[in-house]
Amino acid sequence: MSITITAFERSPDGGMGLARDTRVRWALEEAGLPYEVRPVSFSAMKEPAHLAAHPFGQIPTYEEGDLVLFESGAIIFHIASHCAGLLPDNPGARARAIAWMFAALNSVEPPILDLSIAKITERDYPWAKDRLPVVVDRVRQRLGQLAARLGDAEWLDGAFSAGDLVMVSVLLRTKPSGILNEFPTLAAYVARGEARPAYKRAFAAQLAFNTAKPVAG
Ligand code: GTB
Repeated sequence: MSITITAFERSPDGGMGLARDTRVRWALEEAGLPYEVRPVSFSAMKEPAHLAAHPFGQIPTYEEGDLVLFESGAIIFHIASHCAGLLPDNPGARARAIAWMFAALNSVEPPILDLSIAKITERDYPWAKDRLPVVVDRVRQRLGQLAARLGDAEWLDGAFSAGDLVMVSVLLRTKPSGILNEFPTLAAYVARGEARPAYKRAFAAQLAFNTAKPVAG
């Protein structure tokens, strides 16, 4: 059955791969599943047609026959459920890989997102400068805890899994700020994720998509 995902018509990051379609592309590449990408403009995201697929008017969405999904974590979980290379068959290892997906989305991504909000959305408020160091500290604290758990291991729990795919995707957002490099083992972990052929294909595809010349007319 053919798969279609949605992505920004033009990502505001200009192809840095930080929008959440990249992690879905990566999962599809790891699973070896071909897919189409439908671009959605900021205005179209808030139109009824897209809201029927995504209640919050965002990307990415995922279509596979009658199945329509939103939320990158749920989409990756769905893809990974049918791919032994992303979720192990052993019940314990599988449960732990899923726990790492949740940890990435619920415990690591929120402070990282808060940092983006503090730096961009809130920057003109009079209190923004006082709040920023507090937010940065929360990111540092969480990355420190994660680095302590990872230690010198290659991946979070044995072989590479969807837990690593989501965690690396989340951590990539801290790279431009320089915070990731304060944690060399985490930076190396992210680099291992970026070195995977499936990630490289996903990154190249989103870059081409976001830098393609607009179609005339
Ligand atoms: N929890 C949802 C998920 O994981 O799928 C969050 C989805 C989400 O935040 N989507 C964003 C979106 O559609 C794009 S990824 N925003 C438009 C809107 O809300 O109107 C977030 C994002 C946007 C831009 C950059 N960037 O430019 O660097 C990075 C990440």
